[in-house]
Amino acid sequence: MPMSHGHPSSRPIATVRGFTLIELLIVIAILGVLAAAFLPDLLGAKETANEATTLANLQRLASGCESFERKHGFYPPDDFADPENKLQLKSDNGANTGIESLVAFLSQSVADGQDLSDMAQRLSNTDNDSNEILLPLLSRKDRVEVADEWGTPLCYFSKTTKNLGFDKPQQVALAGGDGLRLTAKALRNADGMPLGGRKFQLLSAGRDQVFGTEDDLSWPQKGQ
Ligand SMILES: [Ca+2]
Ligand SMILES: [Ca+2]
Ligand SMILES: [Ca+2]
Repeated sequence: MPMSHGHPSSRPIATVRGFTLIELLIVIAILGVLAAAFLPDLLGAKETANEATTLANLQRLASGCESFERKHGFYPPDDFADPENKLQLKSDNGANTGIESLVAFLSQSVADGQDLSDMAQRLSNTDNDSNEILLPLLSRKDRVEVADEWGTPLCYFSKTTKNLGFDKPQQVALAGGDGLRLTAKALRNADGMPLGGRKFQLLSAGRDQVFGTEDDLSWPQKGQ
């Protein structure tokens, strides 16, 4: 038996000794620096993507408004009152009225509207109301809204409407807010005229989920 009494365990001990406290602290510090460097980028990228998707959805609703106008000669009303008296829906509960009215008018036919059925995850009904008829393109009876990527229902102001229109603030019911409502006013240019005043305005509360702040998104976009 050669040299069985040597130091057979000294090498294994050396290889499993693990990290010293100093080494661990250095690793933790490096991870901390990396996280601090990249986390804001990741969060920022997500917010940028949310903004882009919301703007694309505003654009999509806007093109629905334009095809509606080409057929009817007016933009969809924001208060369910159809100037042609074709679409007869009961008046609203006062929350999310503009965007609900827009969804109802656009969801009648593809030719003069917009099929929103593929946006299921952005269709909400935060105020739990319903229409008395099925909306043909959506096959739904609840009075749905389109929400932005942060879950706040959009606002829609229309020149067509006499009851609401640009001059009257609208109430927006928050998801899971137990009846909590935000007030949304139409955005205005520096000259005091509402954005889109000759047509319509679509408005998102933006990432802070509050209307009337800098991050609000709109159609037409600010400065246009
Ligand atoms: Ca409503
Ligand atoms: Ca609703
Ligand atoms: Ca905002």
